[in-house]
Amino acid sequence: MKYKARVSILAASACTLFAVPASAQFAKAEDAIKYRQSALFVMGQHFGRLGAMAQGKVPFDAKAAQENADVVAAMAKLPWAGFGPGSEKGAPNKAKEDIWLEPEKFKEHADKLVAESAKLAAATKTGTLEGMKSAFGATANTCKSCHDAYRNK
Ligand code: ASC
Repeated sequence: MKYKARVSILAASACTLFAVPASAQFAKAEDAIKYRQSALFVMGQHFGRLGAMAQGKVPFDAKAAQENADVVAAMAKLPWAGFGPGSEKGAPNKAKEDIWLEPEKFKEHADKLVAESAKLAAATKTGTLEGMKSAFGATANTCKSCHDAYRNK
């Protein structure tokens, strides 16, 4: 297949992420749920390591900060495919129904996290704690606002 055709197929499938049933990408709803939870869990682990540095609980380590922020930025792109139609139920989860009732708004939160975590990864390249801190705070705020809106207690 020609490169251009492949690119347009890729672009088309990226655009339908929120339109295809979970079963189109995952064998079953349970897999979609596990997938998104796993991506969010791995992201949380690495984000927590950055948080410990940002809060002065562990000494700032520029190299570790970069590595953790790169993982966060990569993982930030993944969970959303696991929230497709039909993945509301199938395994224990805390996702609120609103995710499927207002998918455009949910996507805005997802996009915000992708953007902020990319800025955080860029900020860690400055090699200073100060450089990382404000980007860390902005990213943490995007985690929190999405959890407040779309995650059950
Ligand atoms: C984390 C984590 C979250 C966010 C959130 C930020 O480290 O696991 O869910 O930060 O608490 O407010």
